Amino acid sequence: MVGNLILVLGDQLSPVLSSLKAGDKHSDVVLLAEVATEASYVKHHKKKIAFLFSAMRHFAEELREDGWTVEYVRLDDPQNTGSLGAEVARFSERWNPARVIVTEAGEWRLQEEMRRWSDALGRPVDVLPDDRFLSSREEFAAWADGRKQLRMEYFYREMRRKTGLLMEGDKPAGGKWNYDAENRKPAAGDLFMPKPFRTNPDEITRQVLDLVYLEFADHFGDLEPFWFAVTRADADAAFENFVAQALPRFGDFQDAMLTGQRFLYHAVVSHYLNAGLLDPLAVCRRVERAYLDGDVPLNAAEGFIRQIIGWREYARGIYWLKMPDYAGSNFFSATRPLPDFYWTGKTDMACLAAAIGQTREEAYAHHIQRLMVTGNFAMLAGIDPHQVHEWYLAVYADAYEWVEMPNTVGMSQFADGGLLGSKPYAASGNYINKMSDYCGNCCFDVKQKTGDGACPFNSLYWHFLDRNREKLDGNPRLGPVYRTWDRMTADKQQAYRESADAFLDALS
Ligand code: FAD
Ligand code: DLZ
Ligand code: SF4
Repeated sequence: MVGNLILVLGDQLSPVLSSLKAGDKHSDVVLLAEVATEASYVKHHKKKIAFLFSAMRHFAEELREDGWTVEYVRLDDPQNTGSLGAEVARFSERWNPARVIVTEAGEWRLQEEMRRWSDALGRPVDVLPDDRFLSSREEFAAWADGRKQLRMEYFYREMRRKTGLLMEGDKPAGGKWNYDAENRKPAAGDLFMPKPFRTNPDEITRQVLDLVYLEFADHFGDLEPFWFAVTRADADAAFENFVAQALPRFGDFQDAMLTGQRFLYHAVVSHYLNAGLLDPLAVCRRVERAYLDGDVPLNAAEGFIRQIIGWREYARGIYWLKMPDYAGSNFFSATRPLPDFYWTGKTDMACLAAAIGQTREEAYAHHIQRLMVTGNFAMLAGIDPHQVHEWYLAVYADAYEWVEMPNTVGMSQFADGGLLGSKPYAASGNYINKMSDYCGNCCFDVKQKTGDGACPFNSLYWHFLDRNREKLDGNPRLGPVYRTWDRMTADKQQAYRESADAFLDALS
């Protein structure tokens, strides 16, 4: 008999994890398990599975070196039962622990499952809060309580005060809380382009790549080249590389998109943060230091810190506040199936081909590609938001429901009817043309509004607003847009309707 059995999940690879802090390395046993249920509840991108399995194996080594007894179950272990619950039961039999300890899961479905483990095992299961987040679920619920609107901006200010990040006494550094208005410059191809830090696969990663190649051949995405960091040390190096090379211009070009430039000035660290290889508060403190040392401008530092202590925490808060109903949100009653080209990348629309193509190759696209290209198209075309959600959950290396679902269902599809955003992120081809160079390489003409050869986003945009008018008319931020529509001649309106209908018919 040992003290306790501590289950560490694949996205809990942090030495400061609450379950490890509650344990004792001299008497407890840690369990990590690669299991079929977690690897295929959606068909995760091959790179996402390889990243997590390799990072899990490296973390198990790190724990052993630190003196822990670790049980590690590989996916192809003949004894592997294929699910976390059954693996916990198997190792409970083997070690007969007094209790099972686990840090709460990031997804509702697994958290619910864990609630049943204690009865099934006949021993106590302690599910501890995940204190790697700045705001606990209870704190977020208390902040949300009684508010009519849950605006990220106000929550973010609370987090700035709580952490003291970029604060001068009780005032925000530079006098403003938010410098987003300065962060909307389009980029040009001749700018210096930083590259994310890349690692070469070591022996452990090589073995994982062979396994994923064999076991997950039917999953989306390219497995190689595989260059993600899989250890804390390399994730730190990746972050330092970002701070030195990309952070100074992160703010300016945050919304830009360029053909062939997949990463621009983005950090490419969300998969490290979400798996526990990087600590969110530590990266924010590092960015604050770069600003205080004069190495990066305030709009860059504030923009980055806002994404982490603002959006990231806020998304998680919304998820736990609203689950499980949130998953079924469908404000526009959209039912069209997800087009096949989301999986193949085969479409004549250059913006979508670029975003989906790089998603297939890298398991990465940056925020504006996710929001204003693939997300915007899905909403304008009336795709079922649940199918859109499942796509995002599968294809990105950083995707877990707690962060993916509010971003997809709420921010990008407006399927929650405006809980998260004050208006739908709907845009015509004009926005994509302004923020990218995609349109120059496209078969469609972004300046042409209707008819053969016109950019499909142009007619879909008005079709979306027109067909959902009853639901959106009361939105004050859309008043000017509807006035523009109303000023159009009936013929012009009809031309938009017919163009969009023809496109959507062909899509079906
Ligand atoms: P950067 O642009 O360099 O930003 C720095 C960090 O800020 C990110 O690493 C991330 O941790 C955080 N961040 C930035 N924006 C957001 C946001 N909106 N919500 C939460 N954190 C944010 N992010 C995920 O981590 N997982 C997801 O599954 C996910 N799904 C998304 C789905 C949709 C439809 C949209 C519109 C956004 C989604 N995001 C998701 C948010 C964002 O797109 C990614 O965090 C970002 O692209 C990751 O790349 P990066 O590390 O280069 O980020
Ligand atoms: C995403 C994922 C995958 C692909 N595989 C595993 C696994 O084999 N074992 C494991 O413990 N966790 C895995 N994960 C992460 C879990 O799905 C994640 O912990 C839950 O979705 C909760 O966020
Ligand atoms: Fe995308 Fe339209 Fe531009 Fe083509 S013309 S790249 S479809 S926005």
